[in-house]
Amino acid sequence: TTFERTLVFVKPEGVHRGLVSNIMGRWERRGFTLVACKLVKPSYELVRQHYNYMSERPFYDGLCEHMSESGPVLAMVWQGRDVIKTSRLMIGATNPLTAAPGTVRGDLAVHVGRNVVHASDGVIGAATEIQLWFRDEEIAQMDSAKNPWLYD
Ligand code: YYY
Ligand code: MG
Repeated sequence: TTFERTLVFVKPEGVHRGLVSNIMGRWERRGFTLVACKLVKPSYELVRQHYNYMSERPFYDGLCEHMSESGPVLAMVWQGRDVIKTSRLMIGATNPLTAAPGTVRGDLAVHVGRNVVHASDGVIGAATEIQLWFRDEEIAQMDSAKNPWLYD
């Protein structure tokens, strides 16, 4: 296991529904360290780049419009051992109807087009997405003092 960073964001529907603290709190309580966080209205260009791997899919334009026009997104960088894979487990399946209870989507969402949260899905994706959403100086260099109580 290695210390990693991953990008997690609460989508506009999650912000509008008042789910920010519920979602953030899950990562915080689990034992991950918040190293960057901002409420932003992402540009259409940023969102198109972020979801570039989806550009051939029929829902791509609608997804990008929703993400850039519906309101702010809470973008975060979380740090910890295996945080990339663990965050994927914590958000649950892409389609909330098949997401396990206990996951963000399994607890808080019912439709794939409004699945309230994003998390990077691999080491390369995480590095690329963090760079896309945050400038270096927006990311804290933190070695969490609680680590001895989280890891042996
Ligand atoms: O990483 P994750 O968000 O779980 O799913 P992706 O397969 O990367 O899709 C990104 C995003 O696209 C998804 O969160 C909602 C949207 N989407 C959709 O609206 N309809 C689909 N059938 C698949 C994905
Ligand atoms: Mg994805």
